[in-house]
Amino acid sequence: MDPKKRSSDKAAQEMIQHMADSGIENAWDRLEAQQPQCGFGNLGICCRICSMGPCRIDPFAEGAQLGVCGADADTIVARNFLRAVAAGVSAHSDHGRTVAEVFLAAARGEAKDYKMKDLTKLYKLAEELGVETKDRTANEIGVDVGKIALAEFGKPEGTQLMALRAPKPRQAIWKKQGVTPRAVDREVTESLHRSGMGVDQDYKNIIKHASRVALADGWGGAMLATELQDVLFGTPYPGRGEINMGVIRDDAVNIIVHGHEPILSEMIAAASMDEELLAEAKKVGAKGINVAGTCCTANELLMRHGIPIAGNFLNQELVIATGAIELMAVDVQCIMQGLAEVAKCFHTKLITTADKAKIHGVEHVSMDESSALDTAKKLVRTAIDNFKNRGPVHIPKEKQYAVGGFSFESIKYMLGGRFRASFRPLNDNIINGRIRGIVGVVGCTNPKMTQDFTHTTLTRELIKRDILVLTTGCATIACGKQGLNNPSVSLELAGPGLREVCETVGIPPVLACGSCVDNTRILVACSEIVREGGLGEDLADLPIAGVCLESIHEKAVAIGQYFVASGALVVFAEDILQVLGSKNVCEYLFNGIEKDLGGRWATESDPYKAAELIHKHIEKKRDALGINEEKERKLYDMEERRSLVV
Ligand code: BF8
Ligand code: SF4
Repeated sequence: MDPKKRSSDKAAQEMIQHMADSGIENAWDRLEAQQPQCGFGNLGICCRICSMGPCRIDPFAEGAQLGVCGADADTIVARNFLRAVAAGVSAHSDHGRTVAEVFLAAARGEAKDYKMKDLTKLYKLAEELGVETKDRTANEIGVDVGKIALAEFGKPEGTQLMALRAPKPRQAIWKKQGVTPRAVDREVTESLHRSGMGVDQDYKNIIKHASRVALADGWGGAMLATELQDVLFGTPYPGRGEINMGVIRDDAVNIIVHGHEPILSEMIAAASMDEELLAEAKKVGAKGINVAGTCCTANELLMRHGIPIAGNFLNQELVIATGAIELMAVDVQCIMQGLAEVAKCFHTKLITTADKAKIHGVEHVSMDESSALDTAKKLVRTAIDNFKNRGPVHIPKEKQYAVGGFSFESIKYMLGGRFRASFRPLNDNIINGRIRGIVGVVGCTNPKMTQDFTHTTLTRELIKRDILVLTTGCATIACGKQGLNNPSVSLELAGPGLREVCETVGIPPVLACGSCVDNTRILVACSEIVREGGLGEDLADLPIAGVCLESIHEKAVAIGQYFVASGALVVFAEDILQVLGSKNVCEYLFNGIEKDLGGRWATESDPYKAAELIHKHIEKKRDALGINEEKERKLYDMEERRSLVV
């Protein structure tokens, strides 16, 4: 067990060693205990969707090539892929639906602790959704917006309204390909139906539906989650925060909020500022109440309030092992069951709050939107009461300043200013070549890789090549921990063109754009770039790409597929995508799909090679746009030099 192989984050390395010394298991140890992992599963060629199985295809062509029903490797791999995408979509979109429900309740005055904060965004959204705004109160408008948003998840007919934000040629491609997304629930249900035994058995047709269900997320459920969260909690604008386990305080009551929905974390953040509770904390000998986040809910809090981040996915157990956490409150997604065991070794109270996500043996406090702040206060009080039970602590020192809060609106504002907010300067600088292109470095941290290594290495390699990087999810936190969201660190690492633009505009070369649902901000920004002009007609024309080499969750596959179906190149690590068991599926996902939808997948595990691959792709797109032409230097021979008139 070499902590340096497990993580590239110094604080994590320290805590991994500390856990090993204390005999406490974590995800890396459990991964070791799982070795060797199933090769069939890794290749995507095992099927257990009916009870004539489980069936598996021999990848060496020596054994069975068909399941009992006759399904071949192509069908099985494609079905597994579709199911992964659909599951990822259901996660983001169920999050989106919860936000829509709270939003509607807030507008109706039934969730008194939630108030719409960004009315400018509300009016914009209302206009987009065709809601009358004249002579109406914000709440009246909000009720209509909330009802329309909620209906997007389950409406019986019609297609996703958010998809109308895409450039027209993109919408035409979706229509031609038959992948314009309908209601989210319908696409998810159809995914499960199609991938069941004896239904869709044409791998291309199965993957086509993977595009449709993914688009229902990217241009539907997840996009709505972001939009409504912005109205409810405020659209993020750049602000400073701190990232890594050094944000945990030895002199304060520490509360970690972990999961995804700001519905919970926003309330805990608010409760932690309550005067009465602060006085109670003082009474038990603490110097304050310190709220910090892990995973995507942390990104949401940093983006909007500058609340510190204690770490990303693989940090969750390490954070508890500091012994300094009085309470970890979790909601949904990416919450390891292993937390329960780690928490038992310390005084930490682990509490689940979402009725759809309980952990056996762990205390549950139901978070009801009608009494959200009271529930949050109850949780904070539990933490304060628990302070006295704290034993010895081991808190790593590492933390880094980060600038977060790069929403679509804030990027537009930074680029153009209040009176002429515009993407023009960005387009111009892509056209003149100072910025070569834009890449989203997104997603998770996977114990199969050295934590954070690929995200941070890739980001450094890309900005060095004058490529602007937008980060979301755990990749944002990975970059933040290594100072890459701190302009004074990252500007030094950027290529001269990118650096010049960033210095002029006042943005870092690595823009922290938020959580995983906030990948939709990137879609909106790219659509605006197309609309601004000079860089083609469609998203597929843009010099852009998305990349996640440390993915773990089905959500990441869903995101990847909606970027591909929106016309982007998406790069994942080789053995993570679990499709290599079918040559035909690979050929289609890595090549053929580009003809249909303009985007494609690629696999590469090495961040240096991935940077190279992405750079090449970006230059190819620039060539096709004709924006590389004037830049090409002509090399003259002596004869030609002499003929030059100087
Ligand atoms: O939704 S990046 S490990 S926390 S799945 Fe999970 Fe992946 Fe982190 Fe955020 Ni997204
Ligand atoms: Fe086997 Fe076919 Fe059933 Fe899958 S659907 S488990 S391949 S019989």
